[in-house]
Amino acid sequence: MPGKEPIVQRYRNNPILSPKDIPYPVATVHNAGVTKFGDRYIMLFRSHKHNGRCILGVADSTNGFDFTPRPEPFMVAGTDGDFAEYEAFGVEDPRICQMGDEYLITYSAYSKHGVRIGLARTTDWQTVERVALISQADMRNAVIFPQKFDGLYARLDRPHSEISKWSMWISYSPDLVHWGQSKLVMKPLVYHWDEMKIGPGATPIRTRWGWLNIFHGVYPTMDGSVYRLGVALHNLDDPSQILGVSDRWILEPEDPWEVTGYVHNVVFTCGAVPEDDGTVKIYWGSADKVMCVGTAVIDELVDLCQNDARPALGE
Ligand code: BMA
Repeated sequence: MPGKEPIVQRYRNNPILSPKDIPYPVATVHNAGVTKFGDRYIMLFRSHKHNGRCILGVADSTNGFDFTPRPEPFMVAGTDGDFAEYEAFGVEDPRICQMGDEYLITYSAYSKHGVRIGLARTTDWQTVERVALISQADMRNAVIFPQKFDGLYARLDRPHSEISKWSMWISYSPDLVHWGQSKLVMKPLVYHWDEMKIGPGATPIRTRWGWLNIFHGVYPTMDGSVYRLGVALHNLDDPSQILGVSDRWILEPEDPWEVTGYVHNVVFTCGAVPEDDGTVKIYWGSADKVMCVGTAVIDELVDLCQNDARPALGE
């Protein structure tokens, strides 16, 4: 609407992290999970090496905008047992879920066998321990809810299918390793900005009205796919119940580094940090090349889900 503030206010100094900022050779810095750790922000970002395979690095910040990358990568392809076999092509797109003092990291593990989800954990952000590979191939984009439901962990995930459009599902686990009771929660909508596929993005954020889920949706064009971000609201006690999915997107590629890069026309989130003042910092990878951040008001995102909703399960 003319004169209306955008829903996501882009930070004036975007991009906040670029390949040239990283003290080891990388071609990209993108799709980062972000969390608070004490009085700091931790960004766990993905980088393509110059052979096209990915590693994860950490950058630290005191204000959530200015990040200092560490001298060495934080996670590279696993070298032991199953991790060596199933991460041989690298690790990608980490999400961070804080549970008490522990930070759970879900990531995409790539190999000649396909892509599956890996789970790692850290308590100090200096050392990291791999827990298990927690899906079969092909599956990427898994975010764990930072709370249990009736004693079970819950995650949103996105299995691949040759029959149905790639959609968002929920699965449960007693121990973070074994997952099941899977159920479809949200599908792409035909002739809509997310008609090609959708996937969970940031770790869901607890609000008074429900869990806020910032996800990505993809639209196929003659000029390739366009990745945008949208929002959905899930029931607080039963996150398999969707209360509303915003009809409109909240962010699309606009800035030059979002339109052109390693893969053009991409904004892709793996992390958002809610603040005490009712805002949320949303972090996104731009064109799979650099990291950006913007701020939104949580109530406004919730309002879009409640009052401008489209059908959750498609049409
Ligand atoms: C998806 C994933 C993301 C990436 C996006 C755009 O399939 O590979 O990691 O950001 O494509 O290239």
